[in-house]
Amino acid sequence: MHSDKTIPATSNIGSYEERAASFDWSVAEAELGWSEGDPINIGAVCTDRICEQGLGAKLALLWEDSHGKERKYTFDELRVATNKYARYLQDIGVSPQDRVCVFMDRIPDFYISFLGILKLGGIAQPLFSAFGPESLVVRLQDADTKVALTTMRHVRKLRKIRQDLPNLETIVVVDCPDVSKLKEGEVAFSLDAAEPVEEFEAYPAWRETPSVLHYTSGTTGKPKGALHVHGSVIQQYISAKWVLDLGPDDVYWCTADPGWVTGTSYGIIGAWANGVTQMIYDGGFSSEAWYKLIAKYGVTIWYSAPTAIRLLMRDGKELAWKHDLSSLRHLISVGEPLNAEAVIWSEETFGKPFYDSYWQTETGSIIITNYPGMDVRPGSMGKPFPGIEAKVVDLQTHEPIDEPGRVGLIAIKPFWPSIMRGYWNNTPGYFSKFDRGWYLTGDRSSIDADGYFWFVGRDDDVINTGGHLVGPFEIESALLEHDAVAESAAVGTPDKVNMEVVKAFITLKPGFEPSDDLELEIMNFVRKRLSPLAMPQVIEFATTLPKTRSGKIMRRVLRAQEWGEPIGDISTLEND
Ligand code: 6R9
Repeated sequence: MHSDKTIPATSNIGSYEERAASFDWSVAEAELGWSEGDPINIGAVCTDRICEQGLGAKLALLWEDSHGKERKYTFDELRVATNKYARYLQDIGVSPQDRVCVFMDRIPDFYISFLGILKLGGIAQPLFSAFGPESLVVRLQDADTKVALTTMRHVRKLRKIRQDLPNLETIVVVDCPDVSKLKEGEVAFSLDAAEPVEEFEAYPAWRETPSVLHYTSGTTGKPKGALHVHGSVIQQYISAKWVLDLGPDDVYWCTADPGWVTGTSYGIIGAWANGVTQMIYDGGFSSEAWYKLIAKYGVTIWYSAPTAIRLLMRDGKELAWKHDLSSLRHLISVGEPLNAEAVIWSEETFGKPFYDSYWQTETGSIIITNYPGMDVRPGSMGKPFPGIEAKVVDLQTHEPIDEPGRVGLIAIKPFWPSIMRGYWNNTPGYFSKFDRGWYLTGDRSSIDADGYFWFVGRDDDVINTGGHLVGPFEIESALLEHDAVAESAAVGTPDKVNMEVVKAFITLKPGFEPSDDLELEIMNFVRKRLSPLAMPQVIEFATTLPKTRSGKIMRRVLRAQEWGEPIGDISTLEND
């Protein structure tokens, strides 16, 4: 399917082909006023630098929660507030490179303390507030976390595991109304009550100094802590500018939680390094609430995920059309394959397609993507970011594949500014990601004759039926085209003849009930769209699908159930 849509040439990137041909990272470095050997500190790049550009009075943060409570911060207020955190943490004994975790809801303190930690030279460890004690303890033990920042609502989960964390010196509660409520080793800090800190000299990190530690769930075993560095901002800055197309007048909304890499690389760093006003909503998913926020704040750029887009689709176009969404000018998606159906739906609903962007916690920034100004091929991830050499390589030999359409592993030529510099405490795991001069993503794709990448599936999600490999994405995309289907997950289930066959788990849109007739109808519907091998042999209706906290369908959980195998690490599972 090919759409002829092009976005006006006013986009920041201009012509993708020209940029890609002439780019080197010094272009981005020069824009940031940085050159090799200079110190670089993400906290200062996102606040002090913006104020020095004369943008101190510009709004940095428009914040709202699900009760309608609002806060606004200008860049100058953000600068002073991040200084307050940096100074306070220094006063309580945090030294550069100490790990400080941020464990709270999406309140302003999350975003501000994150940058404050970086200003001080500490390593920020952002965590989902929904984590339970088990998920927390493995991450805090592994990182040897010294200080945890949290709120009254979440402190009890830390208290439960405190005895297992001998190196956790201090828990800072940032909304404590009454210190008598605190236990030993806990202190209260209030951003509003703290004395303004006009000057704080940011730690003179160099580009390789560790900055952020993001845990990503492994397939088996423990979650892995991907360690990033201050120099990552060079890439986060330029990719936010060119892919998200952020500009001076934009109101940008990244719907990702900062416990997920999208919520920090682009929900904090990329946006504020560009001096852009962000809207942040501390509340769960609701189509209606989301549309109201877009209308109220005049959101122009919206960075979201397929899981949310599918829920918007479930609730129908009419709901969207009840709201004034005319401010939206560019929509981007990340986290999972973006089904062609979702791209088409968004064009019909918002008058604009969602542009896909592909990357990983480990890559730190967007790697393969669709750009404003480029023809979008619905269902394709687009092309590598300028400065990134990406290929698909043979599944076994890891040799690059030049043949258009042949499936292999997505591989990226190291090193780019924002690539992780290690897994915390896990050097063998880190080295296992590299082979023959490539970083191996663990995802499968093909590349067409024009250089567009077409995602197939994660390596461990691919179904081997009778020796033929089938990616879940094509099956799920076909299912999603059926009117009754809200979401689906295709996995392999044991089969005597073919080793495994395709089984599809399906959730239904409102107004549809599971039945044998509907199952038959869906089967017939996809039969026309899929090869016989990719055809689901079994359909199971479900009320929900297992997902990570960042909204990714965890097919391996369903697969393990089918095979009666251990489920592996499920610490990021949404409903634990
Ligand atoms: C940013 C982020 C990484 C994994 C990645 C892949 C999947 C992300 C995707 C996509 C298809 C896209 N993924 N974006 N798959 N199309 N546009 O998601 O990081 O949480 O580490 O997940 O997510 O499987 O390897 P992370």
